[in-house]
Amino acid sequence: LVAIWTVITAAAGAEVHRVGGSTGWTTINITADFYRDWVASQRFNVGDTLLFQYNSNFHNVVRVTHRNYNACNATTPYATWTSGNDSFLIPRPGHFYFICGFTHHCEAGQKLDVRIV
Ligand SMILES: *[C@@H]1O[C@H](CO)[C@@H](O)[C@H](O)[C@H]1NC(C)=O
Ligand SMILES: *[C@@H]1O[C@H](CO)[C@@H](O)[C@H](O)[C@H]1NC(C)=O
Ligand SMILES: *[C@@H]1O[C@H](CO)[C@@H](O)[C@H](O)[C@H]1NC(C)=O
Ligand SMILES: [Cu+2]
Repeated sequence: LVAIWTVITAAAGAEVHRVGGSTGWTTINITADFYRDWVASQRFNVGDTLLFQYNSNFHNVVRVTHRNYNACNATTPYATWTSGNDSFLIPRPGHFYFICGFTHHCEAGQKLDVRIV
């Protein structure tokens, strides 16, 4: 079964998930649950890419710990991206947490919790 699954996964290829779909990575027109609902609509695998597309004048992407995700605290990140077209390759199973580091954006719902089983 594992061998078959490996073949199927390889055949399907790695996917690129544009974070937020057509809405992208933003605070405009989102509810507090917007990114949680978007995550629930996706099927993530190791090797897939999260593609954050946004206006870099108003947003960034900050990968943080679970604790700092909950606290919307961007002061001690694992990594920060600022180009407006940023890719994160999912390296392994687990939880990956991202927030926007601009003031009050995370609190407004611009935060992403991706879990890969
Ligand atoms: C936000 O939503 C409103 C109502 O659906 C829509 O008219 C407006 O174009 C949206 N704004 C953006 C930037 O998507
Ligand atoms: C943010 O996290 C850092 C490191 O964990 C901590 O030192 C700091 O006090 C936190 N800031 C707030 C406002 O909680
Ligand atoms: C954004 O990044 C993706 C993935 O690297 C790339 O395919 C795409 O061409 C880039 N788009 C722009 C506008 O730079
Ligand atoms: Cu933002």
